[in-house]
Amino acid sequence: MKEKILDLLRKKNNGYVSGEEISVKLNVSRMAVSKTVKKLKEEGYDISAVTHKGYRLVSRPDKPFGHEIKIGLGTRSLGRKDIFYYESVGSTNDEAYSVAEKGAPEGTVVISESQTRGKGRMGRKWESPTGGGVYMSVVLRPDVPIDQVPTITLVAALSVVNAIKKVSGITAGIKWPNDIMYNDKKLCGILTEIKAQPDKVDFLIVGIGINVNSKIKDLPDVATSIKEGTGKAVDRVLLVKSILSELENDYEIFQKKGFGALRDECKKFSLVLNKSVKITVHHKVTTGTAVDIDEKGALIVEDDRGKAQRVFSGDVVLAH
Ligand code: BT5
Repeated sequence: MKEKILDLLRKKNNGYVSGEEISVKLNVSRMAVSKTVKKLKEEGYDISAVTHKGYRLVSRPDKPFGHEIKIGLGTRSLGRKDIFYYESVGSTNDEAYSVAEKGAPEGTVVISESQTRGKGRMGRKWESPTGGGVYMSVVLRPDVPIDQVPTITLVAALSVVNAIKKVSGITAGIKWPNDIMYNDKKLCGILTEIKAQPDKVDFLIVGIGINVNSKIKDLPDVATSIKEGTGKAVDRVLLVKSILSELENDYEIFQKKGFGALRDECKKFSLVLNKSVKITVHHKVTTGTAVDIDEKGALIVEDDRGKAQRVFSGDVVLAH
């Protein structure tokens, strides 16, 4: 009912719709209409009500509600099915995992205004304060061999960098494999989780956490936000829509042609290439110069004697 009323208000393009018209069109009582309008106002919609004229939608809140994301969304699959929205949830990745286990189709999205147990990699925490972040998880069911799955994190990083650029104008960089950085600080982290049989991927959850308009004091020292970078707040609904379209395009290319087709673009945004790096993977440390990202998304690290190693995942520290 909320969405249907919003639809009617939007169609009037700033004009008034009478309570009578809404109640007839939706086949509900005038009382029900006024109660729903009250709820919408509580959610942050500015709706003016004028006697004898009716209701007019003045503005919407900056909240990434599923029904707002769906308006004019140009994707074929991502965000086309359910978008589950929460004010607060433990972890959107856990929530997405659980709906995917129950059969949620590819493109299902879980998004929350805050997380109480936001997850980073390897048991680390993702700080997810309310009021300015994007915490979203997308269910994917790719038809690719399991060994190609980690590369999807890099594909998603590319999509997010492009979406941030389009919506806010800033060009962030990718710190292989899953961090998006701006001015040497972390703007976004990506956590991909998988459920698979020995030879087949059941589903993937791509979790994306971005500090958009977040208050810096609510974030760890290593963090920055888009708003801090530009001085301007970003419309989170537009950002999420842009992420879904970029990710859909890149994911399609990845499935059809492999990472090789996205590699050059990814390298363009890379912050690690030609730098001295120290990479830790399960207590194993690799040091050297990051010289390339290969066709499979692995980082090629060359030691002092020119011996190259392929690294598939890990924590990268850049030596300055
Ligand atoms: C990541 O892990 O960067 C993956 C983060 C994924 C978060 C999303 S939010 C939606 C979805 N649902 C979830 O539960 N998770 C995903 P990692 O590379 O391990 O980095 C974690 C480290 O980043 C922490 O140890 C902190 O140093 C730092 N960190 C924590 N919160 C941060 C924030 N809000 N902004 C920037 N850095 C942060």
